[in-house]
Amino acid sequence: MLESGQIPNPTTRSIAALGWDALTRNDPDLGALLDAEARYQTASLSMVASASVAPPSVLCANGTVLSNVTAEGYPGARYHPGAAHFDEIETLAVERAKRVFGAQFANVQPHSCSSANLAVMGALLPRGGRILALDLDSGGHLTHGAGASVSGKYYDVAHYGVARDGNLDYGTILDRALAHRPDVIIAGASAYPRWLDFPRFRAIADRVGAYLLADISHIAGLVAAGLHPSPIDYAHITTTSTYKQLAGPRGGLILLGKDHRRTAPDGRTELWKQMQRAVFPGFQGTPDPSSIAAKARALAIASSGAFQSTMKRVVDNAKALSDELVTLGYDVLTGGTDNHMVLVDVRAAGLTGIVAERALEQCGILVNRNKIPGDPHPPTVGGGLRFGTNILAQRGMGPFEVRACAGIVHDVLSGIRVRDAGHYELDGALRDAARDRVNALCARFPLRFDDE
Ligand code: DSN
Repeated sequence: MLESGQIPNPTTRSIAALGWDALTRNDPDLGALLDAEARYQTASLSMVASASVAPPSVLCANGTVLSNVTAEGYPGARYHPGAAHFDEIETLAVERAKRVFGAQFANVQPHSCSSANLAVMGALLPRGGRILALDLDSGGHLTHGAGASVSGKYYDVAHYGVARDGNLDYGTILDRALAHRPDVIIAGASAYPRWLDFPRFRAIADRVGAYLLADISHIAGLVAAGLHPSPIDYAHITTTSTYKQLAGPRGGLILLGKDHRRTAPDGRTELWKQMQRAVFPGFQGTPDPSSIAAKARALAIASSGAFQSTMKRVVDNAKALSDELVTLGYDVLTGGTDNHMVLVDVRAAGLTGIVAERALEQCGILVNRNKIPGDPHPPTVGGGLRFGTNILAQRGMGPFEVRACAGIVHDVLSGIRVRDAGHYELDGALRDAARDRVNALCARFPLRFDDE
């Protein structure tokens, strides 16, 4: 006699169905909030550059009985019993990560790219060791030595910035490296619209005897699709998050190319082994088997022709967005883009980033405020907006529709009456008209829930 909730021969499908049934019946408040979020996402025009939409098979793989598996260690060398299936799944994820990025080694356990970066730093740097990385205000990342991050507190950090035109100046980076003599140079950005020249970064790293860490979190999809030069064989170590452009679960990867067998800073161990130890037991305990299964699924999708086509549209759309914003009179940093990102200095339009972000959000357009080089505003205010085209491309929009998006953005930004750096008024009729146009575009291009 089965008790309620018992499933004699459980499958992923039957457990998920039971789960949704139980959630909506026993926790309707939470169920309603989750449904509301799904509707909100399809009715919003998201141009958040660090986001993409995970296909349902990825979401499904991320919510399975694997969450019940506790298994520290790596496939074949666990500290807990019962990990045979998880071993196979983790091995699958590792092999897929290596194939997608042309890597010799992959560690798929980091809970995020932040964790991956900190694990790499822990492995490569002595206490108080020296880092050289892109300044947060110039488009860097918190874990690249920003003062608020442990990477900035525990290491001796020097930063490089961008030139007045917004581009990286490799001569200045070399000068900074010669002056600071870093142990690790980081090539990677959260807000930089141009290609990163990994061979030049490597030449600088070799000149000063530093390791080169490439953090490709924002451009991982373009790298996977061959639309941005790959750092894998130039950087000693490459890290990425799996959700920003790979449309995967929350999580990170560590990848090594031709230097994977090079001796690590301890003088004995090969780099790949040092990375394994750095993640577990160095920085994390138990891995998250569910997110590793979801990474395996996302990496399979990332090697498909459909994913490549989407990434091509991402780049075409970003160029169209940037061209249109320039035509409309906006100050687009570096004058354009090579990737999925468009950075706009909104100060010339009499705005701050926060005011522009909030007014757009009122109309169903999601774009985040960002500091821009030389910005006097704190990060909570920002003088710029960072646009990204990942989700527009995933929805199937092309340059024509993206120009229409730029037009709506322009109409909203032009209608803002600024009261001070953080406050504004937006005419209700203007807001409703913009919202109607957003609704129409979103209805024509709903979020696509297919995956191949
Ligand atoms: N680094 C943040 C961003 O670029 O939006 C998200 O992780």
